[in-house]
Amino acid sequence: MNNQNRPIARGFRGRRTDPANRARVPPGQHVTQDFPVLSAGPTPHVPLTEWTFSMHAGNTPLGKWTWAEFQDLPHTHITVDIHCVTKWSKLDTVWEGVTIDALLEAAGLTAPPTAHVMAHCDGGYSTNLPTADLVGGRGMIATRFADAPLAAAHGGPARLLVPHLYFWKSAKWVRSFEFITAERPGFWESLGYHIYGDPWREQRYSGD
Ligand SMILES: Nc1nc2c(c(=O)[nH]1)N[C@H]1C(S)=C(S)[C@@H](COP(=O)(O)O)O[C@H]1N2
Ligand SMILES: [Mo]
Repeated sequence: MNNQNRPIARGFRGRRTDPANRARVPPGQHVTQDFPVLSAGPTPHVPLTEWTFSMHAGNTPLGKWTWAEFQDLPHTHITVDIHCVTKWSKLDTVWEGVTIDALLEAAGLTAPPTAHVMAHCDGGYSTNLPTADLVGGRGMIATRFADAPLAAAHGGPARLLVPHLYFWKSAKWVRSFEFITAERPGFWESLGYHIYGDPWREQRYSGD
């Protein structure tokens, strides 16, 4: 029996998951009750009066909303599980925000303009996603967590939420979507993380 399989090691590390929830936890992940903060840099603080969210494709602007205008867009509640590549998962997290479907509709777009998106954030972080993963109710710009305004450390005032991919794709402090025709890597993807990041296929690093 190697070290990893000794019950004492398992118990000590406290990484057992309630059997009822095991089917919800992707391979290599463990459930945490707290909400770790993982940021590659300092937390930016942008006054709401200066905050905007915009979308563009090349030089073509597709939509831009102030904070007040963003609040007037239709909001959706969702309860989802989230999975961080550092191996914690958090079950039944409750979010409120504007789905990407609602944003596209508000911009008068009947279909996403390109197959890929680069999400850009205050502080310089970015992440790439296939547009297909953002629509159909699978992605939102979240402004509230657990019935309160989203805390700055967790991406407030607004973050991207794409819970079916590893959580690094859920870009905090998101400010714009750049619609791109050719996929290119964002911040972590350039540093060796997987270009897509499906937790159920353990796509942690490029080559997985
Ligand atoms: N802008 C920005 N977004 C980010 C990050 C970051 O460093 N900057 N880290 C990513 C990573 S690696 C993870 S796991 C989650 C962490 O979100 P949390 O701090 O709310 O748990 O945010 C993602 N979004
Ligand atoms: Mo992460």
